[in-house]
Amino acid sequence: MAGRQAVKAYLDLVSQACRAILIFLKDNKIPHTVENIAIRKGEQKTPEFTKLNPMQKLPVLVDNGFVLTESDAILKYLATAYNVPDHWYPKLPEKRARVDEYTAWNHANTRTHISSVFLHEVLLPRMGQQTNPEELEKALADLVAH
Ligand SMILES: N[C@@H](CCC(=O)N[C@@H](CS)C(=O)NCC(=O)O)C(=O)O
Repeated sequence: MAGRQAVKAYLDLVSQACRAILIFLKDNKIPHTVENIAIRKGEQKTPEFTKLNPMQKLPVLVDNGFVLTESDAILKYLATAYNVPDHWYPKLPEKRARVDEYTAWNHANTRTHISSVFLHEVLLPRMGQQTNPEELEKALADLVAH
């Protein structure tokens, strides 16, 4: 967009929330730069990053000095502030409400359960820790139920 600096996204692609931001930026060709913050190294807890997000969480977006956290808010901000195709976040109130309905559900349900599956199936084994098969089974059952 003319006269507008590229947005800056602070991300760690191990995070689903961060991947969603990057996919959205790329898919919509929104000019951006990425600052990689490694959660495994605790880089989200540095004093510098804490100034940006006192909650010490990723993702964070900075757009012309405007700092925004929470992936859901970031995606909806980008869809509103940039000229993205209407299907992403429709202007018609009823259609928009359907998107909000799903993202609210996703945040408290699907995302929570899939994070748990990812933890038990991928992250713990990669970190050399044993997965508890019962916990994995429960996480998978919760995911299917929600
Ligand atoms: N509700 C937040 C979740 C933020 C969050 O929990 N981010 C995780 C990565 S998915 C994080 O930064 N974890 C690092 C930590 O807790 O120290 C969003 O959707 O942006």
